[in-house]
Amino acid sequence: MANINNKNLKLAIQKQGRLTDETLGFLRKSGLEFESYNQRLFSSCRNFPLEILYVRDDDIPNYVASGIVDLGILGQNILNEERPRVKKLLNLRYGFCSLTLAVPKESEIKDISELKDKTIATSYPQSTKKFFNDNGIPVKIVSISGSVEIAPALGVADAIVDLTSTGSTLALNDLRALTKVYDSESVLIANEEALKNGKKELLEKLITRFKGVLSAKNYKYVMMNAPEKILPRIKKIIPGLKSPTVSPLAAKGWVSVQTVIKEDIFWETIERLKQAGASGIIVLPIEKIII
Ligand code: PRT
Ligand code: ZN
Repeated sequence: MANINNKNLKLAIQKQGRLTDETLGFLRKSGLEFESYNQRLFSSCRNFPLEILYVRDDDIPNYVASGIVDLGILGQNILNEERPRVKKLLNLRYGFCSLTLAVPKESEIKDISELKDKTIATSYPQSTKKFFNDNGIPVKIVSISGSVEIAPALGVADAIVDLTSTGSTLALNDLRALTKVYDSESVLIANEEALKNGKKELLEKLITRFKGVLSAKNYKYVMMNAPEKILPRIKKIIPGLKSPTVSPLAAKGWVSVQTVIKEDIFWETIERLKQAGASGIIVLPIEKIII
């Protein structure tokens, strides 16, 4: 097996779990080429001086804080819980979930204040403690490492604090969400020294690539035909990266307009363009945007 090259950047990602597939997909979309199979400890990228290490997500904060690796990708929830000495660089827009406070479905509790002096089971004791402290409600916290959702049925706890995404685990266990403690998504973190030492330039290059993929995700490329006379209206509707590209069509008085539209205002913008008289609207995904 090849050895790790110490001059290269090192990035720790989850070996096998909920973040693994999307993390590998994100790295590949960023143009990084590498092999990855199960049981592998690390991969070297073919086209970038980067080594990818596969580890348990719980170990990533320590690996990054201690400088064993320069970078890590993990859930914001783990950062919130462990507060390691690392620098957060980017939100990666996948792995979305929430840390949620839930009570048994049949319980009459409607407000968190009713949990005063009750027992809360969680594998996020620090986040739970902070949440109840911030709300001025004294509770007893029982820290358990897995299957938190069965604690109320076992009579071990009155409520739980656990990660949720679809909410189906709560429903299956006859629990209902009372409130959200915080939202989470996967994030890129870095060792604080790595940002200053000889790897700074490499790191900046890699981050530019990551940002290119992230901004492309937020935009769509749009082409449409429109009568030339409505161009001023179209320009007002489209808040593009910069001004749209306009080229004449064979049909007299008509033009083709090309631009990018932000995902979050996408439908609203398309409807306004149609109303204004645009037609033949074609929408394409964007692979990368380098600004
Ligand atoms: O083996 P390793 O230690 O690496 O993995 P792990 O078992 O500790 O973590 P893993 O793979 O379960 O989760 C990794 C990360 O994925 C978490 O730290 C979160 O950032 C993120 N994530 C996103 C989630 C969820 N969604 C999620 N739904 N992590 C866990 N869950 C669990 C939750 O604990 C509960 O059991 O899924 C269940 C609830 O899901 P729903 O869809 O039923 O609501
Ligand atoms: Zn874990």
